Amino acid sequence: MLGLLAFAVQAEDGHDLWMRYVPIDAANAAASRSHATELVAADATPVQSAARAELARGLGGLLGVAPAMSDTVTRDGAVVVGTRASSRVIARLRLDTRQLGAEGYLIRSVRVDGHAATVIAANEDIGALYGAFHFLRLLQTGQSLENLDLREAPRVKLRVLNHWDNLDGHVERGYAGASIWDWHKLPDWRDPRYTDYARANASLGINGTVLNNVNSNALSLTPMYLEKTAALADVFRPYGIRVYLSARFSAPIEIGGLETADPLDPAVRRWWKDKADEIYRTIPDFGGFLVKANSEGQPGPQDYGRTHADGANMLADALAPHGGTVMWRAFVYSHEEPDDRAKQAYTEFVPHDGRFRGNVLVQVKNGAIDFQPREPFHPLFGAMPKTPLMMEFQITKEYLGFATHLVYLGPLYEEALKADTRVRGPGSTVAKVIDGSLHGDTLPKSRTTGMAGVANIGADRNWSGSHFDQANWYVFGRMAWNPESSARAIADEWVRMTFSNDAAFVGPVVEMMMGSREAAVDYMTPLGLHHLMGRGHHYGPGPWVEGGPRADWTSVYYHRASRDGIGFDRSATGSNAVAQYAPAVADEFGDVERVPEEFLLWFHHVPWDHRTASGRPLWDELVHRYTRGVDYVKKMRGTWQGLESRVDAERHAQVASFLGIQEKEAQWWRDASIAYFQTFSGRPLPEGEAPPAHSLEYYESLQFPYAPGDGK
Ligand code: BDP
Repeated sequence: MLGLLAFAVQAEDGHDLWMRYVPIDAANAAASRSHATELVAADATPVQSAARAELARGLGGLLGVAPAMSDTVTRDGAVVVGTRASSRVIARLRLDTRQLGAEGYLIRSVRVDGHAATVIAANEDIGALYGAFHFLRLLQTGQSLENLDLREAPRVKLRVLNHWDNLDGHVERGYAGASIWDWHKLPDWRDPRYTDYARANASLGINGTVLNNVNSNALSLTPMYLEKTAALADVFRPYGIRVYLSARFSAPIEIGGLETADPLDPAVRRWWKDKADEIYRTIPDFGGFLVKANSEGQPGPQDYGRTHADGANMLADALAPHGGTVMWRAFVYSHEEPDDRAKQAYTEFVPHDGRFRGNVLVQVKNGAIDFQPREPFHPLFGAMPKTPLMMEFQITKEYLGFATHLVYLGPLYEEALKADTRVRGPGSTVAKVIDGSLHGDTLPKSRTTGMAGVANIGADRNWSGSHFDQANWYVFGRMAWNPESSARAIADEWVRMTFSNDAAFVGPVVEMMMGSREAAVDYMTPLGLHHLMGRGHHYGPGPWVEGGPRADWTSVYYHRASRDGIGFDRSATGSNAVAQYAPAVADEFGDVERVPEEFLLWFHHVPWDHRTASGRPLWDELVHRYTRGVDYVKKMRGTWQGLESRVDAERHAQVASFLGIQEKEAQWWRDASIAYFQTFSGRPLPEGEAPPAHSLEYYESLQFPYAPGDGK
């Protein structure tokens, strides 16, 4: 009976994420048990307690026997975790932890008083907690615990989730249910999920979270909500996570009773200083503000004829005495439509390079338009050598099929981080801009570094809306820790931790994940096309979208299809956006013969019979790629079907069902896009290509007033 009950509560609904801690296979367990017989871990501080509890829980679950708790090493196989200050054993070992900083750790096989032991040592408690998660990961991924000698330290300082959560529980661009923050019941009810959220983030090294939407509500800064935020900060603190808030630029008017929010107005500056003081009285380790200003209708300094630097610096000055940071977004839209939306952020920000305070980070999306399935790297990377730039990735799949499409974002992140800006010769990668190393000599001394991910987390049991979307949260965290890590290696460890170490499962699933993003590019926006989704909700294809308030919110603005060809000419003969890149890159992107084919229509307007690398004319190549994307999804379905016996029925069934939805929608994207573009190309479908299932009028008539996640 007890056994049955235990089984019933172990439902495989995805709630445990990659921290399932289910027994590892017998052979490994036997070998590993001898390396985890005893746990020597202090619990004098909340962070120490968190590390100790995680190890006890994890080792007990994975190995089937909980290690004995001890104050010192009494037998072979002890695991010792802590810092020189928290652990006498570690103090005696005299380990070299100089390069580890506050958050790094080392894991090493050592001998203590004649006993074999594994030590997880750090300079600060939080490093020891990160090391504890790493040690568990070794077990979870089936690695040996013999002769360990590992050292890790994060390459980026602020590794932050951005929640686009509104106070009413709606998550903008969220596809995993309502917000996990139950503002109404806070501060009193501290849902246990908050602790699990913190554990999951700490397991990846995420150390900050912005709780509210960038399209923000000034009420978040009122005393009532600050008290609620403080309660969350209390829950997160033992896991090394600081809270941040999106600050509405016009808050001094809306909740402060002032008549202006002009950043140079002394009363406004005073108001923000007082507000910062009040926040830090409530939350002593508050992280700072994230700001979306003068973008998509949000208020900002330009409303008063001031610059982004004026606005950011005012907030920076208010936070500086408390050690807070301003993350000022570069995702801007001026009131006037620019000649090319892709150029706008660069045009507005580069002139202010070097004018931002030391505690400001400019937060830049990976590409210049908007989290599209594929974009070339943002031209701001490398172009502001005196300003720390923070990466902003989107984890939630607003433009990538919402929750049901299996699209692993690791390859997208890796591609963006590995992109070579060439500003200081070959090897000037975006990763090196983000970690501060490329411009170490010109950046402010007091600089910080950061990476943000727009969260895909909601109140769904599985947190992310689908099992495979958990991998996107996971890979974001791992890449924020080390922007040079490999998407494939991370997929491999995630699959092992989340599903199984069975080689016959891991191999095909990793393979399937690795190609999934390219497949989405193929069935949605091949060859450099972009911004072709349905209006407003962004669900499904909408290449025909035109008219409305601004041209740069339409699809026709971006694809520019006509009888003579397709694509946005951003070369010297067009908007010349290429000139915002370093000359070597500009030359390549600007030359229709040399541009990487995946960006062809991003940078060039070419005729329908343009010869592509495959030898096919452009129209045929376009159709070929649309079909290839759909075929990949069919292949994923087949692969997954074949793995039925290797995974629990519950998760297998949901993934299988979602892949079915993905196939239908991929087909829809292909068919609708082909039906539409054919009206311009006027060309027949290449031989063997199936015609769209419906007429163009049919696709254009589809309406989705209740698609999830819409902005409001
Ligand atoms: C766009 C989203 C919109 C966000 C905006 C942003 O559609 O909901 O508010 O980005 O990043 O992609 O501010």
